[in-house]
Amino acid sequence: EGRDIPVLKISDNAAKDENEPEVLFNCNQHAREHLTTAMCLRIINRYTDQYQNDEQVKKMVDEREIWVIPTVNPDGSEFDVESGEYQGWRKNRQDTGTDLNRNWGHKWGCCGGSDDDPNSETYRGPEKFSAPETAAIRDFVNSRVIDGQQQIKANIDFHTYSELVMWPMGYTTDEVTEGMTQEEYDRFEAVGTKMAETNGYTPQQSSALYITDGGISDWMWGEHKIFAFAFEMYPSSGGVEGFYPPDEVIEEETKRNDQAVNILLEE
Ligand code: 0X9
Ligand code: CA
Ligand code: CA
Ligand code: ZN
Repeated sequence: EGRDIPVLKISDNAAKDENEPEVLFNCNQHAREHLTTAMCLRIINRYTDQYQNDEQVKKMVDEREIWVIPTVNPDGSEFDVESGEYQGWRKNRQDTGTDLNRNWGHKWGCCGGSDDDPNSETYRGPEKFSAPETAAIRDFVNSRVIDGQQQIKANIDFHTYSELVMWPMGYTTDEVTEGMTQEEYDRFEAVGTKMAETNGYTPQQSSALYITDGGISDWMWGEHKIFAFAFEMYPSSGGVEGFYPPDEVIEEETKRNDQAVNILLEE
C-alpha cells in the first residue's frame, strides 16, 4: 500500500558516517505483533532521552551507530487495527499477503519451513524478496557494505510471542552448516544465553521452535555475517489474544529487554 518504512539512526554526530560498529534493531515484521513496535520505540527513547543520565547509554551512543526500524510492516499493522477490531493479521498486504519472515533470500523455500499456497499464513511469496518490505530492508543492509565491509555487526528482530531468544539457523537443526562453524555457533549460544539470563526468556536455536526457511536472521548471518538474533517477547503462551496484551504491560515488558539490548551493543 506504499507506506514508508521508517529507519532512525542514533549516534553522536549522527549526520556523519563515522567508523563505529553499526547495530540494527527491527520490529513488527508480523502485523499483529504490536508490542514489538513499542519495543523499538523504547530503544529509540532510551538511547536519546537517557544520554545524560545513563553511562551505558552514553557510551553506546558515542561508540556505536544504532539503526532502528520500528515497523517493518506498516501496511499490515495498520490493516490489523484500522477497523477498530483486531484482525489477527500476520502478513503484508500484497494480494492475499506474504509472510515477510519467509521471504528473505537465504535458502528461501528450501526446507519445508514455509508454504507455496498464497492463502497460507506462512506463504513465502512467488520469489525471494518479492515483498517490497524485505526488498527495501535488503537494499538498506546491502548499502551498509562500504569498501567491501559490512558495517552492521549485529541485529535483533523482535516478534511476539513465546519469550524466546533465538539464533540461526532456522532452516536446519544442524548447528554446523554452510556458513556456520562450531566456533561461530558457540558464540551465538553463549551470547544468546547471556541475554536470556537478563530477561528470563528461553535461549535456543531458531529451528528448535520449528523449521523456517526465508527467515530474516538466516539471511543476516548467511549473507552478511551479521550477528543476528530473533526475540519472541511476552507473553510466554496463549492463543490469538497473546498478540493483544493490555497497554499496561508495555513498560514492564519492553523494559525487560533493556539489558539484553545493552549486551548486544557491547558484543
Ligand atoms: O514464525 C516466525 O516467523 C517467528 N515466530 S512468530 O510467532 N512471531 O511468527 C519465529 C521465527 C524464528 N525462526 C524459526 N523458528 N526458525
Ligand atoms: Ca557517531
Ligand atoms: Ca559507520
Ligand atoms: Zn512474528
